[in-house]
Amino acid sequence: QGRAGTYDWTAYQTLDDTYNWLITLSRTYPSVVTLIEGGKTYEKRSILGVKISYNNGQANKPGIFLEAGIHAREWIAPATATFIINQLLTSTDADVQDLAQNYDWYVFPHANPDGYVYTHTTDRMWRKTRQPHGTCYGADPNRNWGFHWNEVGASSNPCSDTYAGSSEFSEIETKSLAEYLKTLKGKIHIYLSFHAYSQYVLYPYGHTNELPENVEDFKEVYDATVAAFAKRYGTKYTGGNIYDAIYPAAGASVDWAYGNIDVQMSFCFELRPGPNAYFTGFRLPADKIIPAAEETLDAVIALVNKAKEL
Ligand code: ING
Ligand code: ZN
Repeated sequence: QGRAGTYDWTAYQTLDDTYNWLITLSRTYPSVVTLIEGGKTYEKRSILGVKISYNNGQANKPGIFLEAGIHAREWIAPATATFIINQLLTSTDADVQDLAQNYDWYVFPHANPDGYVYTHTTDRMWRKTRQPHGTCYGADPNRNWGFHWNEVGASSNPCSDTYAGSSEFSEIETKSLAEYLKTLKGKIHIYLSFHAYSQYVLYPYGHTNELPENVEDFKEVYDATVAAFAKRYGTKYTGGNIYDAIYPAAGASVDWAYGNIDVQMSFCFELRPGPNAYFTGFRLPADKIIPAAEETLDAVIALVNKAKEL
């Protein structure tokens, strides 16, 4: 890491820098931070995450799972995830401290490490994993989960950016993260997935316009979340159920989590910038990381606290 051992949110970090920082955290806060290997990648990297748990004698707190970076080029997503990790550990704000202490947090900033490295070395606009499929590379890891897999809004062409994969969980990244998530079945109350861009708050389903049975709860939490996104800097989020609010898309992580591990709710955030950024959407300037991440933490606080009331 360039700047004399510092790690901060004024620049986008490399995979190695973030992994080294996570390792450092586990040494700095040994009673709170546990490193987790959520699996391996096709290129044999770790999918490294942290569990943040302030025990206070309370063994089993409700869990919140946060996955970011499943799409390689959406750099603001992992940057925001690490910002949140840091705030959970260091903030003096009472709302953040409550959140840190009352939940077990499982945070994976890089669900697609091979892809992220590739966006640094070779192609800034890479989205998928890096396993070869015939003459093309990668499947879309947000179309590869085993829930209504490849029914709609996904491609069967390995060269497409939304290639669903050769079968459900054909990618070791989604397969192993799902295996890990199954070990947490019943423990995770809220599943969050961070993407970019367009400033959307999204909830299931992606494969159908039918709504989840607790859609009224989703709507209440959605309203609180959108309001919180705007509170600090006036940033406007919209959204709703995936199928209607953006487009049909089957095989996404949030739908799989909602359908398979007994979460109360799952949400996807499409972070900054807003929807009219076709050529620059994945290149949010680094000086916007902190404001984008601050308002996202505001939104997460509101989301979790509203969900708790229901
Ligand atoms: N958008 C998401 C995508 O995977 C999405 C939208 C979210 C689809 C949640 C399904 C479920 O296409 C981006 N920008 O990746
Ligand atoms: Zn994405």
